[in-house]
Amino acid sequence: MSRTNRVLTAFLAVTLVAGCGSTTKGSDPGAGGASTGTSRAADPNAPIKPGLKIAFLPKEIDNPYEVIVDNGGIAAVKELGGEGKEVGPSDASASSQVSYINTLIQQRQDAIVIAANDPNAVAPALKDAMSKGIPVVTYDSDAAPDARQVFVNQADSEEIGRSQVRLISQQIGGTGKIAILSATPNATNQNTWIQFMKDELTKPEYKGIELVKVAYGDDDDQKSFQEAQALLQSIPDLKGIISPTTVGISAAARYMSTSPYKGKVKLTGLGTPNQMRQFVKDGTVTEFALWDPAELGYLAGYAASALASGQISGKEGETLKAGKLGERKIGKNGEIILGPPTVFNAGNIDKYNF
Ligand code: RAM
Repeated sequence: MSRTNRVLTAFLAVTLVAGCGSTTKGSDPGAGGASTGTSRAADPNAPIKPGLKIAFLPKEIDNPYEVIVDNGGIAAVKELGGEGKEVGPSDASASSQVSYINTLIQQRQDAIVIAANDPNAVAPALKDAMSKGIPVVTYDSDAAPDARQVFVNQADSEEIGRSQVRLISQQIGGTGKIAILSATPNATNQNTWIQFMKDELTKPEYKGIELVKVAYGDDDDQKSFQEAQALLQSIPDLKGIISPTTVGISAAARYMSTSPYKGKVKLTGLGTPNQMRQFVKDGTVTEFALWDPAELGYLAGYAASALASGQISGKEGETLKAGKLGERKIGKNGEIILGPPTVFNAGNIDKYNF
């Protein structure tokens, strides 16, 4: 974390603790959250509100993945004539985002876009925002569904989880012990994917694979590096690791690339091509997956702008006009899906630059 960020974080923390009292309004925005704060009916032809101010609140400010996502979101808001900004904590712990939400409410942002570190810890503050007419979009990692109007999901959660098991199974030849190196224990997205991974592993074709441990690197590079090392050293017959976090997979690959496990223990998961390129080229990693993070932010930026302008309310069946991404339908529980993930390997990784 840069010194500027540290100073800013400290400043915000101090300023906002003072403002915390205003966040305890107990109003219930209603199940599904779809119309909270925007009680008027959605008008798809409503003009974009001039001078939109939209804030992007990532899991943590130093995560390179989240920075790409938020730059995509800020670009979308700019396209619409508004101003986007990124603010957020230096760690991805459950309640680290609450004071930031409270500040954004005080600043009267036109919408808050958040990747929730915990589905429930952020819910009261987000509900407070919605009750004051500030729409909430979650992206990447959802909050409790009644604490936001729209969730922009990077891909179908079930498909992300199941495809991770398919990838590791192919790489270890369908048998052996595997472990998962996740982000934080509370992360909604990782936990949802892990549930689907566990379910996928109950299928007969995976009966030779045993999931022996789920470890948590907290989306912290050093901790992830140490957790990867501990997994490999404590489970001598480990065949593979799935790390469904860009921070975890890159730290694990860095450790493995100079260890005796390189090429012997397989590592897959979700990573950015730019962080993983050298580890694919040096034979540490064969294949991994991801979506385009900038497009995720871009879609979330359009969703927030459309909510703030009254074009959508977050109800199932509404259509979102999302600039260069075309149109997306809002699905069940206010979910909008970006698209299927891409699998990267030595054959295609050089075509991608993010
Ligand atoms: C990390 C974060 C993020 C996740 C990606 C794949 O950067 O945990 O939430 O979506 O990995």
